[in-house]
Amino acid sequence: MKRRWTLLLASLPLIPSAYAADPFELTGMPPGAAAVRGANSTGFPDPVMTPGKPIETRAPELATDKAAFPGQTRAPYKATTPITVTTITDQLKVPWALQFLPGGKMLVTEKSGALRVVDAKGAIGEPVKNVPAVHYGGQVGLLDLQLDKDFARNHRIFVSFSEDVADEKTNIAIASATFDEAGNSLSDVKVIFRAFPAVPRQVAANQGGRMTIGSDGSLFMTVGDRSRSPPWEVAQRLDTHLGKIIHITPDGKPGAGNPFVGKAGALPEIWSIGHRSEEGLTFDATGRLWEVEHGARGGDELNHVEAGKNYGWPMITHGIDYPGDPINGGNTEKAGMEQPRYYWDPVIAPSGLVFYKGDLFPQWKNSVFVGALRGTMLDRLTIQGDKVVDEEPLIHDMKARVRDVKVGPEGALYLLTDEGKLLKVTPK
Ligand SMILES: [Ca+2]
Repeated sequence: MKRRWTLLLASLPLIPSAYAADPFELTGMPPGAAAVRGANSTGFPDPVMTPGKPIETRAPELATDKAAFPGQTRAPYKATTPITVTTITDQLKVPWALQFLPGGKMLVTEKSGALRVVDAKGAIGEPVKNVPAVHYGGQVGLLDLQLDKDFARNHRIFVSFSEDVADEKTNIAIASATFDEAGNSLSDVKVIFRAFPAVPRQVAANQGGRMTIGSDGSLFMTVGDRSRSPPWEVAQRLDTHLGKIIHITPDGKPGAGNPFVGKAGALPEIWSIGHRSEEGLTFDATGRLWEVEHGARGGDELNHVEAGKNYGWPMITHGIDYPGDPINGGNTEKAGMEQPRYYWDPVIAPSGLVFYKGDLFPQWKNSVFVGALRGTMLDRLTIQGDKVVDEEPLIHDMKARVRDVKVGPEGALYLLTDEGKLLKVTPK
């Protein structure tokens, strides 16, 4: 298997030098895109907020696109409640993920490799010692962070990161460690998962790396397909972790109920296949797993993820390839492949995903929040069953690239932005 992968990677047409940077993620503008009339400073047009009408008014990238069911895209705008946004700090450096510690302080990752404690007043601690060395560049580096289900007792945390390996390659890995808050350090650091295969170092996009924890304490993580243009079919193959969601125990063993365990040639950590570049992963209140992923041009998706299912990339997509070509003939549907519960076309570049829980915003009882990088907003969607019934762009006036969103212990929303801000959202 190793030899075949080496040959495949060596012959890939999809790793030109331009691959090192994702033009959507890094600049907020596709290459050569003309300025959009009425656009904000990032090139993303201001949302249109007319009650009952979609906030997106531009033509879809895929001219022939049609939704698979009513309400799959362009849900009507609905205003819920006025908010106050407080900047807790603007001094973080390219933060990626945050989690609340018992007691109210936060742990925050910065992509360059620093893990820091931040308090509710915005005081930022020195980097936590003994964090694994990360490969930092493009979209990769130190990524997500989770606390063990029994953190209060065992102080265990999990971090996902891009790791340098042999032959000028990197891969996405998960390490577990014991966090000593008083000593501001990690101990017992162990790499418990490495995505297969490692990819050439210049492939610094579509990395995935977002994690969430199941009710039994097991770990789910997204692994991006690492492709660019034209897309490769690796997300459809069971002998690689690329383009998948994986599921493991806290010790790195295949998780209970993994659908491909025992299947010849399949990697036992795989939970679902056919994903592209997933930067949001979370459970809802009823225990269903959801993710958001970046499409290419168009076709960003919100998916309800179930074991063993195929989410279609790159065989079906509601977008097009970066140069403007249809992907696989512009197919958007195929038997045996799942439809996104919602999609955005043109893209918003989603990162961070959380269902609201708490009492501070009773209006948001059935809302899910999606951070938007290119869309420079926090997108609120109301979910009924497994469908989106309305959409509301929040904080779009701040023109911030929202990377992560969490609900705090008191029910406020906390956001990280690529510009280095930690924001708190409370009722006005
Ligand atoms: Ca899909």
